[in-house]
Amino acid sequence: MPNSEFVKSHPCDTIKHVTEKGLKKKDLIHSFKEYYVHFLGRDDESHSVHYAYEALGMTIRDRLMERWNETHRTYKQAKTKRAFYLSMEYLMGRSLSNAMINLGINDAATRAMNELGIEIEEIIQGELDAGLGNGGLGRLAACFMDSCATLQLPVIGYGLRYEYGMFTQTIVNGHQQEKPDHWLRLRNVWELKRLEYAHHVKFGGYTAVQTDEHGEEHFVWLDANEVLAIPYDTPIPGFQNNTVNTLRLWKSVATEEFNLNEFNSGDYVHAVAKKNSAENITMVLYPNDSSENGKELRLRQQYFLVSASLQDVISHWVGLYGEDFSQFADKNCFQLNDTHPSLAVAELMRLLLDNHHLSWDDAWAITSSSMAYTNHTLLPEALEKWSVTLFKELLPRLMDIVFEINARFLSQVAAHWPGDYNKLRTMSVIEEGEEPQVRMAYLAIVGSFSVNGVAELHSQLLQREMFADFYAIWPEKFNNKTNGVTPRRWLLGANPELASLITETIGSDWIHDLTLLKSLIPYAEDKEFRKRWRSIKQSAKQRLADYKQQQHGVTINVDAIFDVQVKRIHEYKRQLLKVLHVIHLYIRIKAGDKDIAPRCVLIAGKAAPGYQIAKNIIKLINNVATVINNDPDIQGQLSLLFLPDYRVSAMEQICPGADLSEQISTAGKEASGTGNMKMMMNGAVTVGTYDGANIEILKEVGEDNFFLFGLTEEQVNQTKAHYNPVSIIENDDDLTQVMNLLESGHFNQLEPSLFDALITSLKNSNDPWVTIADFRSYIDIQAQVDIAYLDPVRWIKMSIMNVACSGKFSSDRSINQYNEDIWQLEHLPVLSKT
Ligand code: 26W
Repeated sequence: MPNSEFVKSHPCDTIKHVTEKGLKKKDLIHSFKEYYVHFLGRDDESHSVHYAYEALGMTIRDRLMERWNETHRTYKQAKTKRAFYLSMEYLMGRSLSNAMINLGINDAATRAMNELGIEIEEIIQGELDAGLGNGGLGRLAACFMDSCATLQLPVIGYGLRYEYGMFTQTIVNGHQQEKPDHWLRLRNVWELKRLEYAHHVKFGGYTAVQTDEHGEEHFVWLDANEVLAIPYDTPIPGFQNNTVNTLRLWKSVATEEFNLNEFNSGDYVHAVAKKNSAENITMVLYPNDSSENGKELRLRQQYFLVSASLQDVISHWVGLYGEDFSQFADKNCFQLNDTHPSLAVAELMRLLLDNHHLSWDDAWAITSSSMAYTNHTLLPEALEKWSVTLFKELLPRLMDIVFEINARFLSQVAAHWPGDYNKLRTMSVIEEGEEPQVRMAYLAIVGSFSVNGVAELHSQLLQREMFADFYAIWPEKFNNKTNGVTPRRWLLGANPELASLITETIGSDWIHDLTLLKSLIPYAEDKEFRKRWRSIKQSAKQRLADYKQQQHGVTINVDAIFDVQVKRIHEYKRQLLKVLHVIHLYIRIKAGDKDIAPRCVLIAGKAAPGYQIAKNIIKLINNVATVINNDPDIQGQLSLLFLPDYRVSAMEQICPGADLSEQISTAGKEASGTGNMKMMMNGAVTVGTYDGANIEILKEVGEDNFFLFGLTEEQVNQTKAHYNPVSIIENDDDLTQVMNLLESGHFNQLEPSLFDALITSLKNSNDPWVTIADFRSYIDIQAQVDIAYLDPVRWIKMSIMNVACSGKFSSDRSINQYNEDIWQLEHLPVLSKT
């Protein structure tokens, strides 16, 4: 229930009639000065960019406020269906520039700052990233929020307000070092604390049956520890359309009751420690993006998100409809971003059964027709499981509910496959064994009406392999929703020069409808247009080079191919294959080969702190870089750079300057990829395997404009049966030379055997990523890349074609498909008051 202190009647009717804040230069200057002088207490003497950022941030935020309230009002009045995106991660990056673009006041703000003698770009670059996510899944959630607001859909994002986001990465002597990212140390001008919508979340205790005054029995959850969930709302502006949606992030705080009881019991120290443990829940984002380690705190985080969010939705419901839940599933839909929030299935059941006294069948009908689950990975080690013991101890009532859901589900399985006891075992939500486990993906599938993968191939593999038995029972649940990225941030915002050329050529409607980029195709044949395109690409490369020069003191040849691989460091993404290629080029250049196009290879990405192999890959990249970059024979022809601390704002700098986008995962392992889409949208050509969304990129852009190589998913599986990397190495001279150089210790002269484990893994016949198997075709396709690049007319045509064919990869298309097939929400325009 809403906090009673805050639900008094409206204090003053005139509040409804405040005047709107103007969007003109003079209005912005006025507000800026007010904040700078009266609120922040600074004057001409203060030259801190940071305070200018805060003043401009608050100025812009004020402009979002009325639109935000108007959006709330519009949704409330329409009593329309809403969707809720439940995600443990949101990689929002920076907000200021995006808010200005979406409000349509970029020019006015730039001129306003100019008049005050302030360089707006400096302010923009001073904003810290909100890095509340690991990688693809978190950034996808952020792009989806942007598209929902732009498409005027009533969607609320729910997540956690981590005090510390994704760690900051530094490189010390080539090794990754992690530093805590205390992104909230400065004022977060974008969030609004909403104490009136706080909720209590329970942990521990036990369940019992109690009889109410009508003689009816209900389950109750007793003797639990309660934690308070306080929401912080962030505005999500749509693109120039008055809609401002909400991202609601929960912070955990010890409850007052908790304090009183515990403190009064005399055990002060214990009480303080417990208070801490309550407040720890939202302290830090787990930095793992693939392997789950079953930590209790992570389970607490998941339940905290799910319980607070569902209570929030239900109290809103009860406010509108009382205890009548008959329409609930028609008016609410929950999209589960991977299995991380899949406790929602059990928690919605608990709330409906225990708090609102629905029957099991009614509660189940509602739950299983309002949940939808998105899977983001095929790696078995990323499938979440929780020990039944831990689950029971932390969430006793939910455990009972999961057992009951499973029992009813297994009777369906038995009916479908009579007598097949093995099916009961393999499909059970509870995995039997010495330490029984709850399989969260199975809970999510059983409890949802929709299950989707994030690219065509990935969705097919889910149906054919990972969830084949579930597909057999419920084929109608399964569907595909290929990922997308927002063109506002990734083209208009990141690459304003290219965006202007496009707008000048085909008009500005592409910003809403990215498929319109198709009309750029004929311009690939226009010499004048190509010249402008090339000069924009060159200046983006120059900017990137300057930035690297300034940050890392390295000089880059801007005529070289900017060859970019940026993503989390993981064996399946095969940064190692990239390194083998670089070593191969190094050998050839040393041997005097002159046919090689100059290249600058840029690699960036974070390794999970506990993932030793990935950390070792970073060290290898840095060691190889040191050797190559300091070799006078190589100068200008080849360089290798590892860019530390890859994050959203870094990608905004990188993708406009990319020529070649490396998407070289082992086929069948990358669910989709989204960096591939961002680079394509900025005119990079992809070198990629037949994997994830690469397949769809290839289909859109055509074989002539894509460098395809490597085994297909089927071939990978066939290869594994008789994989012999050692013999492949022996039979390939180039590969032999590369491996010999690597094994000779050339890149670790003072650090003997440092890379032994990596080398062994490459030569292991059980290498799941079959890196060596793809070496030859990778080297050969890269030679084709060189030929294409050395023909500038051909390369620029390819670049133009990639942008022209990137329309499918707008997250607006993804969201429209989620909406049409799953959510079925009305588009609700928010009318301007003026
Ligand atoms: C259990 C810990 C954990 C945390 C995060 C496991 C798995 C994850 C994510 C599923 C990892 C992730 O970000 N997956 C990526 O999702 C993107 C968006 O759909 C896809 O484009 C990427 O291919 C996929 O790797």
